[in-house]
This record gives sequence, structure tokens and C-alpha cells, in this order.
Amino acid sequence: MKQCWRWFGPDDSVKLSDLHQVGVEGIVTAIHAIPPGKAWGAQAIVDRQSILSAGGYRWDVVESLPVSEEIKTQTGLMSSHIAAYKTSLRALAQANIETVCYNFMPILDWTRTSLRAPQSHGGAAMLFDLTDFAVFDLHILERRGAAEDYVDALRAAAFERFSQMSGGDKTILQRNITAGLPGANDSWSLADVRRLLNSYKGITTERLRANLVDFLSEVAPLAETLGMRLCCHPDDPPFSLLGLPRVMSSSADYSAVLNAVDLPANGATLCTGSLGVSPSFDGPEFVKKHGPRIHFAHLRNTKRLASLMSDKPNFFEAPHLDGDTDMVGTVHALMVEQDRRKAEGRADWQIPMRPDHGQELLSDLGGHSTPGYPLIGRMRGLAELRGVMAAYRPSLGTQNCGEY
Ligand code: DNO
Repeated sequence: MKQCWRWFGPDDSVKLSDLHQVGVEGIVTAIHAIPPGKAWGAQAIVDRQSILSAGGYRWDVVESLPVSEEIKTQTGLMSSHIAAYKTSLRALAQANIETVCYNFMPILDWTRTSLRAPQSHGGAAMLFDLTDFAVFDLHILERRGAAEDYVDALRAAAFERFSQMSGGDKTILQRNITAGLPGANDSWSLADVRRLLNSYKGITTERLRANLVDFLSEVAPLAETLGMRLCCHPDDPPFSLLGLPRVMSSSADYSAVLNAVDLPANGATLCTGSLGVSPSFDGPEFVKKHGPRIHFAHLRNTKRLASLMSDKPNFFEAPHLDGDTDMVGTVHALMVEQDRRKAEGRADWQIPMRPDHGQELLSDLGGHSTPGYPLIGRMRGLAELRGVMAAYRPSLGTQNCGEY
């Protein structure tokens, strides 16, 4: 697999030139300053490429080309936003960038309640705690109807915790959940969240899935003609929050959407960390089922912890090889899939991967790095994953695959 790294652009505290020491082979980035719904211009893309090439890299994967809320809800300026999306795809193709990651999560991208939970080894990790989330939902956002989404014991625990929180604690919790994380479409105030929640009234899971399929029916045929690959990132976490529908939380969800627009350009981002929070996720099985359509892999691990509702576990971001996901088996399955593609003569046999997130370790500590994206923690993750890749030998055939 191509060992890539997410880089947030010139303001990223990690320097491109340092990444050669980490063993990074390719870059995943986006033009974060352009808001969802607006087209990416050719010049902005070329400017970013020049910065990358000065640092000795090429732009391997776009993450993300964000889908606007209007496209997800099919309201307002949807048509012009779809036109802008197509313009961006054409401009990216013109610049020889072929892989584009996006997600279809309503309102919030990835959601955590703590960005730096202390770990017993001395480092820190991101964490999702359902009781904290309920505190936010019931007592800070005060969402209408929220109480129905939580069992009695959880409501009581949330009330108890809220009564003991200081003003500062509440602000931090609110910021962790709504302030928009790197890679999120935007950062929202409480009023924004309430307004956006309103725009999802009446949007059921079926309706959101239909809206995703409508969007893909517009953009995937174009991507196919341009020789590009779109890859949908799963819901993170893979269960409903704030009463919103979720449509990319399981292997079955991927089957539905990949089959509905059955083109190679309509593909998946396999994020083992997001999908792996669900006890039903089986990484190697996911690869066996969707392998030919996996265009990008986010490799990270999570560890479930008991919450007061079994369908919505608490979890924290574990070291890359240590969580609930069978990482070695999943990487092996991805390597087998690459061999299958090579045998088939596919030009895109090599799957770009990145060590997704990392714990904050050693000099990462102190809160100076982007939450989830510290240098040392991700470097450890990439080193471990590289070891797994290097240990792979094709189970069939005699050739050593050499390139991994
Ligand atoms: C979090 C990321 C997500 C991802 C988007 C893709 O670290 O994996 O923010 O970039 O969901 O659209």
C-alpha cells in the first residue's frame, strides 16, 4: 500500500520536509479554506501541488472534497453546489489527482467528547463517552425530543454529571463536540446546530440514503469518465447522534450504496477506526466483500468500553494494533486485494493508506498538535502498520511481492 500522511496545508505544525524521515510516501490533503458548496479553482489546486512538490511529494488523495448540507438535505442551493462539485472534480482530474474522499454525515463530522483523555502509559487519546454526549445533548444544546433517545439510567447519569460540571467544563465539552475538528466541514455554534437540526426534520434514514444515491448518480458517472475514484468515508461513530440519520455505518450500508450506483468510481474509504466501533464490524470480511471498490484506507483502532446503552458504546482511540479491530488480518486482506488487482492488470492496484489519527505521545503532549493528528503518535502508527505490510507474503503463488 502507498504509505500516505494527512497534511493540513501550509499552517500544519508538521513540516512536509520532515515527513521523509517518517517514511511517508504520499500526501493526503485538501483546500480547507474553500467552504462546502464552492468550486475548487484550478489555480488553488496547482498552488497546493507546487508546495507539495517543493517538499518532495505529490498530492495522492483529496480528503475531503466536502459535500454541503444543502446537497445532503436536497434544499436551498443544492443544484449550484452539485455543479460546483463537478467543477472541482474536473479541475482535480486536470491536475492528475484521481482519488477523492468525502463523507455524507449530517452536520457533524467525527464526534468525540474528549480530545485528550490521559492514558495509563502517560500519553493521551481521543475518547467518546455517551454520558458526556447526553449531557451536551440534553442540558447544553437542550435539543427538543432528546430525552426519548436515552434510557432512564443514562438520563439520570447525565443529569448527575451536568450538575457537577463547572462552567469551564461545559464550555470544553461543547467545544469538543461542536467546534469542528480538522477535516470537519465547518465549525458550528449552538444556534447553528439547532438551525441545521431543523433542516433535517423529516429526513429519515431512507431519505438520506436516497439523497446520497441521487448525489452519486450525478457525480460518479462524471468521475468515471474523468478516470477518478470517489470514496465515501463511514460515519464516525457508526450510530445515530442528535436524532440524526446515519447511512454509512456498516458493510450492509456500503453494499446498498455501492450497488445503487454500480460504477468503479463509486467507491469506499475503509476507515477501520470508524466502522470498528461497531461490534459487528469484521475488517477482513469487509475487504473480501468490497475489495475492488476500496480506493483508500484509514487504518486506526478503537477500543470499546461499556456505556449505559449497548448499541452506543463508549470508546477510545487505541494504539493502531491494539484495539478491537483485527488490524493484522485487515491489512493482510488489503494486500491480498492488491495482488488480485495486479493479476487483473488494474493500473490502480496500489491502495493509498494513511495511519489515521494517533495517540499523543512524548513530545506530542502539551496540546500543541491538531487533535488526533500528532506527529509522534502517527509515526508510531505508521511504523507498526509498515511492519505488518512488510511481513506480508502472498498466500498463493511463489513470488515475493517486493513492492508493498
Ligand atoms: C477524521 C477524518 C474525517 C474524514 C472525513 C472524510 O479524522 O477521518 O474527518 O476526513 O470524514 O470526509
